[in-house]
Amino acid sequence: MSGTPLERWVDEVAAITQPDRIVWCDGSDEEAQRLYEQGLAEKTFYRLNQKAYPGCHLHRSHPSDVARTEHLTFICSRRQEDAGPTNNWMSPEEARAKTLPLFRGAMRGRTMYVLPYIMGPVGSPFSKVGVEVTDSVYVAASMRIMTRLGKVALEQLGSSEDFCPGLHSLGDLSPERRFILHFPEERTIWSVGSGYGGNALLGKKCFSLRIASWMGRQEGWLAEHMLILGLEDPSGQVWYMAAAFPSACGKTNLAMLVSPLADQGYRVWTVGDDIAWLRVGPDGRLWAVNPEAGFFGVAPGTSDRTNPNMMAAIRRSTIFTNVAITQDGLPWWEGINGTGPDSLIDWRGNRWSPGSDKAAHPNSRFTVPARNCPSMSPHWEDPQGVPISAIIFGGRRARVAPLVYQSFDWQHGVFVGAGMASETTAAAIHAVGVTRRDPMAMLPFCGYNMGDYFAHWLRVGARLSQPPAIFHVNWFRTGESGQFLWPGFGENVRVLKWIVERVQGKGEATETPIGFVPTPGSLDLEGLSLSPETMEELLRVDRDAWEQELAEQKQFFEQFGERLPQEIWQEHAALAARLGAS
Ligand code: SAT
Ligand code: MN
Repeated sequence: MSGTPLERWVDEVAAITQPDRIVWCDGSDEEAQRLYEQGLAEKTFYRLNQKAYPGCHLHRSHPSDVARTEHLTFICSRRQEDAGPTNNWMSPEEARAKTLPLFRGAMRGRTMYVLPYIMGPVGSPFSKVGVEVTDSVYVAASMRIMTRLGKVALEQLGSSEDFCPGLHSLGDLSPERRFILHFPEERTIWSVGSGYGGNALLGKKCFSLRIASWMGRQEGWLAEHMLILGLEDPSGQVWYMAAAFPSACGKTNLAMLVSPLADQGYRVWTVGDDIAWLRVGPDGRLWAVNPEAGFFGVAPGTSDRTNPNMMAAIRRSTIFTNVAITQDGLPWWEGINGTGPDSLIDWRGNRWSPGSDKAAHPNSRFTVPARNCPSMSPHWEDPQGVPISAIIFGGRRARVAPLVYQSFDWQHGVFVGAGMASETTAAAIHAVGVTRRDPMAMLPFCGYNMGDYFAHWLRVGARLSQPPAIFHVNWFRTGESGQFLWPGFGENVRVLKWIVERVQGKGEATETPIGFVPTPGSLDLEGLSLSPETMEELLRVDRDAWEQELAEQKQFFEQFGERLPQEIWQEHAALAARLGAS
């Protein structure tokens, strides 16, 4: 066969899936129009009110296909040990044998879209090319928003074989025949049976986290589930931070925060809301790019109060998935503002009445171009990325973790990240509200053995002459009656301000067994009405809770056996000693 490696691969998958038509997407606006027209005709898309929401569309997924399906997601490395105990593993042979029949003839009567895309800014040394082949017009339209798609990617690729091929088909959407497969040694992704974001937009979690984390380990960089933001201080200097929280824990809101301290000169610039690719720069600092070009944000709870920048961004060229709509064709979800209008159509397309189930699905989403967002940093597409001064880990913990603390050094910080846990949300299909250990918020996204992953973090740290300081935050601590103690949202800038002060060697802190915690007076609380007792509770290090935590961490770490770096055990023992535990 002739042609470029890409053309040969497309021929190969077309021979298997047998589409009626093949469309190579060029990324143009005319093409976007054609995709939406096609989607409208086949009822994949519905037009929203074009006066209020120009260029915006609604998509309703199959009701059983509304979140990531971690139990159907596999790392298909040659050796099971390389996937590690926290990933589902299938041998490459078994994976192919199981799913090839599902792909055979799957696109008969359908169109196959070929989507060449770049993750990372065009021309950046961080950037990587992927090509997704899909029979979903929703995926094609969404990938145009989330990546740099089309001509630019083909130009960057040329006739090289250096791209991540991703084969996607909706199949019959049955969860019994749904598989999300990653072949890290071949840098290949196969996904069948789901049209949902994290399962089907292969540039996102599949490539930019699972495959990229494997590549990063080989090539000496990090692919992380992190937002990137810059905090501008009153002198005009911008301090960049990367923060890892599990899905649906407020990364997007934090990345776009509107600062109540703006009159003092503190404001937040957005670089990314979900994924960071991090490299050691020639200056010994850690540099970050956001590989994505759009946001795939959670709708419920998003409002002018919680995220005004996002509310502005989604007013045009946005795809809404599984939200409700009003009679006037406006998107609606729980928390958008007060109570729902009387006449809503719910996410399934049925008439909704107050008192019945939620009108929008709890994991309903919007897919929006980053350039729409008013808080985008002028540096968000810098080819070299932005220099990171602080790394922030965080989770949703009703108890245990204080509002914020700083690790003693890089190694301790890696232990803090490795020991992370969070109460689960609706972003994946599992019980909601259960505490699960989720190191660096990467549990569902690390494409290799997490024992090796911690070792890789330690190795990267050793190459940094100016490592970022590492912090842990928890916006979700609750009081006796279950109420949140911290106001959250925009007020989180007060914690970011303390973090930047610490980075500069200024902010005051008390040394505790778990790390440095702000002194009562060191957080800027002006204008908030928080009692001293509430602040004390927010910053309290509860020794009993931490001893319990130590025991749970031990159990979690033990499963990695020999692959867990000794440094993690050293830090675990040191924490136990500081807590005075036996
Ligand atoms: O559906 S995604 O995996 O892309 C979003 C998330 O869970 O973070
Ligand atoms: Mn995410």
